Amino acid sequence: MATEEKQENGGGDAPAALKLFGSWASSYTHRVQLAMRLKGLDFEYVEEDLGNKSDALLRHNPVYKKVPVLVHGGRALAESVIILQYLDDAWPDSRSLLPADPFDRALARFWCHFADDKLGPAVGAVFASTGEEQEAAVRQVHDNLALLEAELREGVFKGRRFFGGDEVGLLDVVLGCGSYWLAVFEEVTAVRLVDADAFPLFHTWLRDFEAQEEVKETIPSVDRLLEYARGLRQMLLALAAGAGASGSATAVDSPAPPAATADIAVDI
Ligand SMILES: N[C@@H](CCC(=O)N[C@@H](CS)C(=O)NCC(=O)O)C(=O)O
Repeated sequence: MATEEKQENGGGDAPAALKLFGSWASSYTHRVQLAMRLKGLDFEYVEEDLGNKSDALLRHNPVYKKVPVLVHGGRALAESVIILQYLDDAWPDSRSLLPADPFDRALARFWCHFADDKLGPAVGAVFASTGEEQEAAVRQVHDNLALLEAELREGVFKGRRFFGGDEVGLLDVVLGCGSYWLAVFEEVTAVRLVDADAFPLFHTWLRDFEAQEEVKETIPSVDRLLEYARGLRQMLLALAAGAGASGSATAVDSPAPPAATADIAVDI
């Protein structure tokens, strides 16, 4: 990945600046913003228009062409979970996101992979579908939440307030920044995803996570997310029905469709 122009790093001997390229509704961007807040790191934020990506973003992330991208000391890093781990490595004296124990560190990474590999795509599929396809996706979300609930009840996370222990850690940031979308999706699709009776420990964890000051500072207002999600779902369903070319799907105030439309639902 390209290195930043010297002047973008403050120039000369100025301390290395942190610059984050992100998108306001992107949960992956929120992960990095939240982590930097938890660590007390100052950063410059650059909002990207994902329908018209900047040259700087494409230069910094030529592989995936996605946000978030963190530029530190003129060098760019992509992929949110990799960025979070880098922040821990590069600022060892700040609040740690990963636990100290090697096995616990590996477990946190494993469940982060689960969040991005299984839970996130299932939630995205609920959002982008209807009928039987949606019912199957809802079952997958519930199966995945049941796995987390079991780990909280009697497994590796038993007795913990947060997945990271007494404080929000890597897995809390990763799971939490996607989980506030569950309520937004429930409202937009009228499908119940997190039933407090079925997943009481996960439900309590999510409320606790959302109540953290740094989280409240990071997550956009529900009204704004709802408006965005309604437009996005309408566009996705229209595209799925083959009506995308008519332009009717973008009649509402929906976001500009990114290049990879099929990825939209899971790319929130
Ligand atoms: N695995 C990536 C996912 C990042 C991602 O999907 N970003 C979305 C926004 S939430 C994006 O930039 N989409 C633009 C595109 O796909 O063209 C990460 O963890 O950072």
